Amino acid sequence: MRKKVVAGNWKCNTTVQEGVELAKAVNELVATEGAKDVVVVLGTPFTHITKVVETVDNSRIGVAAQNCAAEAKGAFTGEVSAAMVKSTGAGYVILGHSERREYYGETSEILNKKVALTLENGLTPIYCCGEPLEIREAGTQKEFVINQLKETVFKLSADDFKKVIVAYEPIWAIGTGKTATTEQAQEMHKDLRDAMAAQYGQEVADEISILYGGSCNPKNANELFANPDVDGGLIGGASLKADDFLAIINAY
Ligand code: 3PY
Repeated sequence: MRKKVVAGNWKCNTTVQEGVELAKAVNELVATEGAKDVVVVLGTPFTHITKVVETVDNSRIGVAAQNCAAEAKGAFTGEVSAAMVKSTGAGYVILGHSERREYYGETSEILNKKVALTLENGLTPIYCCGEPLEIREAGTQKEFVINQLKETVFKLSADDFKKVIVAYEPIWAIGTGKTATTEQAQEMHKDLRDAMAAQYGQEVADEISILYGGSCNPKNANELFANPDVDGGLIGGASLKADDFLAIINAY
């Protein structure tokens, strides 16, 4: 049985103090009211990770970095390596978010190095993929997104691929308030799972959690998560409010 995962992506929001307060609130709500069968992850800025790891019940809530360096170590001023992320106690790294691809020029080549380093360091990559509006309007979104996987995580061995969480985030639904309809989400998630089955076999494909991301909120989570191939969400803005985040965790 694949895991249901709800991961918050705080992006470049909150001071360390605000982040710790938010983590504390989420921790309390999840402990008392959170659905037990949902893996909960908080994707915080690098500066917050150690404190957030100390704040939450690590047996119940995982912590993710939102990026890591494409090099193991060395003269790369300002970079944070996968080994450094691991040493904070975090368990996950969000990789390939469209904001990183668009604003920081992250290519498939760079992402392959980051995915490899993440896995080498025993971290779980939450690998993001998704199409821009013009691709959706041209109707070629399936080929576009599957190609993103082919250029990156489909190069992994089956054993390594099984460790990856995939997040489908249509770019036109990120920060726009627009959400893919439940049919659009299910259609793409099924296409991605079929592509995984073609690459690695159905058994492996059935083990991979595919999260939906892009303006997922307490109002639409229920409908999105009801789809058979939607295994949770990568949550932006709504993960910055503990009550909203809890409502999404409990939307199954
Ligand atoms: C969003 O919810 O808009 C996101 O980008 C989540 O990663």
